[in-house]
Amino acid sequence: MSDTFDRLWAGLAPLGRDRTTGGYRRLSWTPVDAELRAWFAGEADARGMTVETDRNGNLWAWLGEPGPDAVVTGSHLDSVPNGGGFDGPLGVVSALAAVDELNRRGLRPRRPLAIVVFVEEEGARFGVPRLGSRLLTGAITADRARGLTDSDGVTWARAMADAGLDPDRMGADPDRLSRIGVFVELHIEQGRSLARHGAPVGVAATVWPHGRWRLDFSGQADHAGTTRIADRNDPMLPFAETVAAVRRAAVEHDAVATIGRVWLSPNTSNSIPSRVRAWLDARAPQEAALRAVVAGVDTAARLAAAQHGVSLSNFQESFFPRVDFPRDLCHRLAALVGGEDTPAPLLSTGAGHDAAILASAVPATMLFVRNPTGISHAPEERADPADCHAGVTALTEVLADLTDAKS
Ligand code: HGY
Ligand code: MN
Ligand code: MN
Repeated sequence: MSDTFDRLWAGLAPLGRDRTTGGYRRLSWTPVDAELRAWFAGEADARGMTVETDRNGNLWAWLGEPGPDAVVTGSHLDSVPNGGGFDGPLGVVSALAAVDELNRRGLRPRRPLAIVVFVEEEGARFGVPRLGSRLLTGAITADRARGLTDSDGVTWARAMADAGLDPDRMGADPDRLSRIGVFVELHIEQGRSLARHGAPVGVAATVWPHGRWRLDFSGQADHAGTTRIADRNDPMLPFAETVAAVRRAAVEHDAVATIGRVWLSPNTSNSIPSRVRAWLDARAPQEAALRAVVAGVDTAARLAAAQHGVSLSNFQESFFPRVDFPRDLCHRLAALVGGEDTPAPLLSTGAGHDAAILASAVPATMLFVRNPTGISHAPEERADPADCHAGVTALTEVLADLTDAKS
């Protein structure tokens, strides 16, 4: 099995990789995305799987009829800019390798089996994460998705149409959802819990509530060299005070909160900016703490904006409630992966995943593969080959059990 995984991994690795940084730029509806889709379709087709693209742009590969009660696995292939190579792709490659392993063991699934590749999981180009899975479940409207724009003002609808799909067909897909009996996503752990446990594979029990908020600070552009300090309405000042407030609020509420993306205009060294736009990413184990962080940041930002004669708007771009995956499913997988007497660890995570979106409609959970450094969304993200192979073995056991595969 390891040679299959390694060959698949080697075939995917060069796609979208920046030779300078070693990071990945795999954004939806770009030429790299087209290469990734072609790669997946080719590998699935080589395994006798029927490949289709659904109305929202998600890719599906079916082993057997796309009938009811299917066991579905998979993940995503898009990345954050300069992201790691494992976040998403590890789940897709492991799924293909697990299909091979079932074959090698002579095990034939007795339920339909599918691999799905969800589009725009990161929200890195169009700003709203888990877009493909949320369109599928109806958690976001097609109208809202069609109008999303990238930093060049290209809409999702335009980009999707340029890739050959009809954006007018987008929307919830209850018929497709009704065919799914269970969904299991394998993913690199974005953290170090498994490293601390000393276990190569774990099972996800909980995804924290989390969200994204867009803060717009609007002041008055002016000359950097001739405008007296007393006469300035500089949006950079309340922005800077807000960044410090974000860290204070996270520490105060035992949460995590980040401003990792900023845009400003006119963005030139000899002008006081007119506008600063910043995105807040906030997450916490419980929703009350998350809401407290966001409220604290909003209060601090409004106070600082008023002090500097700057206006502020705060828009919630996305919000994901806490998801506890079904206990019985989690324990069943933990025993399959680790053994009845030494079940695999059950983990919670602050990272968002398509499995957590699917969980609103079907039984779903995740397998996590150990990440020795815990680093993710960065070129240094990695998992050891032995742990990747352990992930494939674990996924194979899970798929064999869930599909009631027999020799
Ligand atoms: O941002 C996240 O939580 C995920 O890695 N997309
Ligand atoms: Mn990610
Ligand atoms: Mn991911």
